[in-house]
Amino acid sequence: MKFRAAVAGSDGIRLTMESALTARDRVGVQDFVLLENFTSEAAFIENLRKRFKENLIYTYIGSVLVSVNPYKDLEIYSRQHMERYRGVSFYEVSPHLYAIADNSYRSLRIERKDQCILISGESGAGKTEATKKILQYYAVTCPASDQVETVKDRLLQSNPVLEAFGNAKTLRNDNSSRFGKYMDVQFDYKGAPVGGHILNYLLEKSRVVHQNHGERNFHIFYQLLEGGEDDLLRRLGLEKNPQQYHYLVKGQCARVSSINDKNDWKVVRRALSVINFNDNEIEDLLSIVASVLHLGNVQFAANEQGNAQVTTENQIKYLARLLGVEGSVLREALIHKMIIAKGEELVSPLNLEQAAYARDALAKAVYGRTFSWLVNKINKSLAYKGAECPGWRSATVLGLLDIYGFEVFQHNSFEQFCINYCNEKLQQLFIELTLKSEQEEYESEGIADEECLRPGDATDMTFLEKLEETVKNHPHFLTHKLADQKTRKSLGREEFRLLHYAGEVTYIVTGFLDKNNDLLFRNLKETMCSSENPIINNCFERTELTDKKRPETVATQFKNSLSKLMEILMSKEPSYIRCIKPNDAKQAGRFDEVLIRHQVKYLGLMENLRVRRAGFAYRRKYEIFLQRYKSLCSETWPTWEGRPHDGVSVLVKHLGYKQEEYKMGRTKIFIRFPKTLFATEDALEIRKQSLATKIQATWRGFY
Ligand code: AOV
Ligand code: MG
Repeated sequence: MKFRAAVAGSDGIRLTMESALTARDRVGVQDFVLLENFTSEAAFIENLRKRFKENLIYTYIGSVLVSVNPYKDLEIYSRQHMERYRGVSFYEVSPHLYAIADNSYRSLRIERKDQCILISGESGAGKTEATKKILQYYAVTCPASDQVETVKDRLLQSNPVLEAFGNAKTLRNDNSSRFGKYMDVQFDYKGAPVGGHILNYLLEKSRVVHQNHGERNFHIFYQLLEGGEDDLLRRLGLEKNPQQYHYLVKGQCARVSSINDKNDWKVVRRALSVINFNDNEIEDLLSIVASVLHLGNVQFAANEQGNAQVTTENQIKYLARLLGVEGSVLREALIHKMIIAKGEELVSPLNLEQAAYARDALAKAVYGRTFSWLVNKINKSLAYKGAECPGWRSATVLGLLDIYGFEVFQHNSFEQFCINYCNEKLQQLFIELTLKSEQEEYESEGIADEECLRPGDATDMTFLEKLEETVKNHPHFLTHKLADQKTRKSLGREEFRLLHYAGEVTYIVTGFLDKNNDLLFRNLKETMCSSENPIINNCFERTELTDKKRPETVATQFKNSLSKLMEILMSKEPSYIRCIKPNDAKQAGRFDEVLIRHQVKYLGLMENLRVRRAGFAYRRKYEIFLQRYKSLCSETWPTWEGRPHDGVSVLVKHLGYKQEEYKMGRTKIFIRFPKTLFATEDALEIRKQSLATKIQATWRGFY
């Protein structure tokens, strides 16, 4: 079957062997395992190219799906396409996300084992799009009842909301995820989605107050300004023009041709209603969004003593109203620092730089915490209600992982460090689970870099020195001091370089410590604790003020949350989608070979293929194998009455399989060489054709 499907495409047109070969020349093979020259990287890439040119963006390596971002809308995601993949075995239709989705779903149903689909690839490769398409597939194809329809809706509608608040335009991707997301979909015993739960990972908060050239702040700000009704904007004290807001002008690109903020606003507004936000909550939420913009416009001037004074009283007025705090309290909190020493409160004035720092820290904290609140709120609306009833049957779970992809910019800071670390972790997991036999090659690749980011460092430079001291012997770590004469020129004194699995990245340590400590002055915290905006009030708890323990640093929290994530993923049966970005210009039809070869390399796709070919290339459940080939043996045809295991035994002996060619497992037959299966497929084909000829002859005789 595999052979035929490989050349016949999804429409199931049966081609003769001859035309099949021409088709293969044109569109390549749909499973890299079928490549004749399977060890050749050039052949691998040629196959990808052929398929890409024909808009065939999906190809398998065994059960791993390789996807190349087409950067254009293809007609392959319609309801009919979904139906085509429903309940159909992997090998019978052309490669697709839906096949992976359906396969996981069926394993979940039949084996009742929790599943997860891991989607990886660098920034802009298509992970988020893939995640959304899979969710849509389940929403359309899974059974549902009335109550369940709302769950499906909510699962789908959580996306535009999270994207509005957590995605932004970067140089790599116009809709780049700036947080990591793991979403569980819960299914009941009937296979209907009944609930969901989202875990979010480290939002890139620094974007709230600063964007690099050519990048934007989070979508929601522009959506609100573009789409918000006049009445609403008036209440929030906002003007339509993004140029008015300091936090929106840093990147100098408020408008992006591929983004329609006005339209997206409508989508987000609708989505908020679906996920159970009432009008008050929406108003509270948007008040916070607006307050961040007002905060950005708070200005300071120095008095004679050099102490910061607020010069923009208007902003304070709006902020006080939107955040539900006392204006004078907020004003004083923005220009003073309070510390507690020996049980006494000491208040000291801030200079200009410190005040600007405090203001930005507040904006980041308010936005970041609101984002977490949002995820929580969505989780409440997704929660499986059945779980509250006594005696409910536990749901099985299918998890979708969509993280921020590996990224390299001209300047890479703490954010890229965390994002790339996260990708490194996921790659390690992939290797562990799929390339076990090749593991030696990869061992010691991962650098325990995060170890060095501990509290207590005095400055960015002492952090760098400590880092140097700890990992100086690691072959994948380099600094100005450690580099040889030649390389040294390319490294600044405040930089360090890591060789990640996906390439070299030079990080600049300036600001690392600050971002890692994520400090918010105490009096600003206190002010927020007194907020009458219910969301803010919920986000800032008074216990934080009395807690004596030093808070964990951002890197430590992130590291711990990722370890937990790895445990979650390991406890489930994984499927993989490996996304490839075809060019850096976000353009359709452009296949940049150098870029693609690099990704094929670091994603470990060649190793992946080798392992598939070296081990048992095919594994099929006895029932499925027997069903397909039983017509080839008179003892199993038309029906085999005994155990499928025994039927397959009889069948393969009859077909002349040699001992070394296959193994009988507990539930599956394992076939070592593709050629064995090809021969069986050919036999089936011949039988069908001769049958067809016989039938034709009979008909001819009839007339
Ligand atoms: P990412 O999630 O992998 O990057 P996205 O899923 O956001 O990447 O894809 C980037 C863009 O590529 C999308 O906005 C679409 O324009 C286009 N695209 C991706 N997949 C498809 C597809 N199957 N069909 C058509 N267009 C597609 V990042 O979040 O930056 O790591 O961090
Ligand atoms: Mg994404």
